[in-house]
Amino acid sequence: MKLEGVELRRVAMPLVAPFRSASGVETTRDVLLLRVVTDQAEGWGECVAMAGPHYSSEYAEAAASVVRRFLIPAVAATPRLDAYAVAAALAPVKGHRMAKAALETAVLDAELRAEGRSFARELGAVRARVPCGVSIGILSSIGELIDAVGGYLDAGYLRIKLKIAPGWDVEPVRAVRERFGADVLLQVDANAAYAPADARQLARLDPYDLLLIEQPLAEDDLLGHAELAKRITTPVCLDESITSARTAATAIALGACAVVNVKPGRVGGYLEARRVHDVCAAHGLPVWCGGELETGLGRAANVALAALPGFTLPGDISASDRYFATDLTAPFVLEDGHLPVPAGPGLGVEPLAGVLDEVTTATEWLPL
Ligand code: OSB
Ligand code: MG
Repeated sequence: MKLEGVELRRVAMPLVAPFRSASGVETTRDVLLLRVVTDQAEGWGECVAMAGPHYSSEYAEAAASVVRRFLIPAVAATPRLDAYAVAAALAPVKGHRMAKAALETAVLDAELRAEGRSFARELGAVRARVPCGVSIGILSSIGELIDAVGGYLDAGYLRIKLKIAPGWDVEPVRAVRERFGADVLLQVDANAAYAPADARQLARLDPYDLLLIEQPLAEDDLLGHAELAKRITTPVCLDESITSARTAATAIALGACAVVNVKPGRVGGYLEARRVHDVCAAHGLPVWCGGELETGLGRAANVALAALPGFTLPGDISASDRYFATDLTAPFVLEDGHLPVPAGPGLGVEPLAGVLDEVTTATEWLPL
């Protein structure tokens, strides 16, 4: 495949409601999209970096900069480009996994579209639809939270995740359990907001039979998570800490997690995400597909990944209308608590030209 150029496109997508977590509040998704043009087909990659460096060190503007200055020149210099050559070409650049993931995804999309094969087929999907969970941000009152959870359960979501932080943890969990009962699949996500000294407070979640607690401690505190796991009964799941298949293997060996949230952007792309899945499967750990408020483009690839055999827990994969009044692609619509895995070539979805134009804030064409 020969790369002819890359378009960097920034879009601003208003969220249907502000999304607050321990790592900040998002009101608009300020997304970097990459469109690669090759001699055979075009491909799209959505960069999951947020507007600010609060969930991770990456942010959209920095991702655009590193793509422009370092990543595109590196892939441009690669003979016989295909998606599997991208990570090797980008290895001299440290970090910037979300930016790298976006570029690799766009190249993979182009390649698969040219070959008429889907992401699902390429990654090894074994399901035609995936079960959906929903991630609920920190709200201003328990009443508001109960209304939100009730609405999502009525819509058919199969699992509820509550964002927690010191001051908003045991009370919301207890309220949701009391109102909706023991059968609701319920989990929490702390986005690294706690310290090892908070173990006793986190143990107060033990009675509520949570599926897991996601990333209670700092990103680099694997030993802390291993110690915490001995002091609470809720299974520990890692998100921010897992940056590669290697860190997954290390975390598992240390006993730092019993479950892994797999996010392709965080680990540098879908090919590495599959390796994380494989490592976890080999150790008998369940995984689930995380999300970062993706548009339909990123969602399409996440749904394909979530259809792999080791993804045995519902993911943070929600319908388009949970995030946006109007999605960039034809909307993903919940059917019986599930989303269908796209089967068309590549991502299997296209940006809707009218919508794309409307939300675009900047474009830049980099010819090669
Ligand atoms: O920590 O899982 C997270 C969104 C943005 C960044 C980090 C996280 C999240 C979510 C929402 O929890 C998941 C989604 O529905 O896309
Ligand atoms: Mg998380």
